[in-house]
Amino acid sequence: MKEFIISEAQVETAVLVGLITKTQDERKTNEYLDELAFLAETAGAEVVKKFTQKLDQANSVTYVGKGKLEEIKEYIHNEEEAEREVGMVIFDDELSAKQIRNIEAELKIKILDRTSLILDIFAMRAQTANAKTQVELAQYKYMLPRLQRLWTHLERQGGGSGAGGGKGSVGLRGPGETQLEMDRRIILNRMALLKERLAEIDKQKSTQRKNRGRLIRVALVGYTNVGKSTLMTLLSKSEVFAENKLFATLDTTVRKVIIENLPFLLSDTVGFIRKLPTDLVDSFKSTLDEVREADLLLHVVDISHPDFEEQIEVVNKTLADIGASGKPMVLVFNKIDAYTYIEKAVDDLTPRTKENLTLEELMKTWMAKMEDNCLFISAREKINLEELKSVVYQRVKELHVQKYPYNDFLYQTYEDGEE
Ligand SMILES: Nc1nc2c(ncn2[C@@H]2O[C@H](COP(=O)(O)OP(=O)(O)OP(=O)(O)O)[C@@H](O)[C@H]2O)c(=O)[nH]1
Ligand SMILES: [Mg+2]
Repeated sequence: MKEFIISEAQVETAVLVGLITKTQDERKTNEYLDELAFLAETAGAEVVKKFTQKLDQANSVTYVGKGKLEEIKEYIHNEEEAEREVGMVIFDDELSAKQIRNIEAELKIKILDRTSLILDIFAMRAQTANAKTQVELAQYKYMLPRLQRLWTHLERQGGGSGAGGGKGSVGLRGPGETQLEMDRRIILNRMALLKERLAEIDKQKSTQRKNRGRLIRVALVGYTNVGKSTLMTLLSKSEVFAENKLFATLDTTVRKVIIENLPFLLSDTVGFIRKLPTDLVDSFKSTLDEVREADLLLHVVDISHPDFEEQIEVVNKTLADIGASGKPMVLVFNKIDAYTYIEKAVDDLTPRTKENLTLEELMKTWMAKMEDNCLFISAREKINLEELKSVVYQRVKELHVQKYPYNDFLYQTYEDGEE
């Protein structure tokens, strides 16, 4: 009964699937899949193959078309070609209950989508009670509609394992209706409890924030893995966990930072990503309150990433979604040490794209666009940090004078600064 033995390799090997559509060209799709591979690695899986298909839009029944699904099936069950057993197939978009059900029945393997993969990583990374509660709630929100549908389907098939006991497949022996109802109720109760707990945490946090006194609040925001925590460590001179993995930071850390004589609060927050599940954003309300209530945002960008411009847009859109747009913001382009300039034969008719712009040209373009509200640094190589500090100092000072016109912070904090 080989099917029931789940080997190490099976658990850790993944195949990725993405679509090339009218709104997402091939280059884009490949970038998305690279990112999905990075997510998979972060979760501990190794990607052995990527499949793409050109479709007008996702197939509502099986996401990809029938032929492509057949091709994927052949690949994962042909061990010689795959070289090792494949443990799961990960789809780049959020799948509906119906799609998961049908794909699983066909491929007989564990199916994940971008959302469930992100949720997995979040669950793995959550350290504090707050983060754990937030992630658990988001997981239930994701699970609930899908469990329900899956079970309904299995009941129709007589409650048996319609999908045939495939490798690593989940939830094959669906419980009967009573069990389903019971479990649904348990989950709903649990969700209610988690929500209550979060409301309690929210209250505590908001009191904490009120008690912080009259200090300007600055938040580091940005795409995941751009260097926010590295920068936080540098500015606050205290260790903040940084790692070359996605979502290294889940909880907000707040530190009091003093530049010259000027104290302010600096917070490091969870990174954003494309297609971040809305439920997850909602669940992370108390973490994101820090961003919502900030006076100034330092939007950190990884300029060495080929897709940094889209990442900026994703971050701006997410900020708008959580009600934090329109705040004073400085764009901090990080990792200039790692920026690569690919020289191409350029004639006058070739449009200049970011691949053939030198760092200097890129800097000029952005400075013109941002009216100097941008900086170019390397947190790792400590390049231009003095400039960053001086810009932050200026901005915080302006904001302080605006917000607390009668607060003689300079005198108050002189001793702080002198220590
Ligand atoms: N080359 C280069 N790498 C950097 C620089 N700054 C940070 N890194 C690296 O980028 C990776 C991510 O850094 P973090 O500080 O964890 O990034 P983050 O934005 O906090 O990431 P999340 O918390 O996962 O959202 C780490 O491996 C850092 O060492 C830089 O200026 N240049
Ligand atoms: Mg971080």
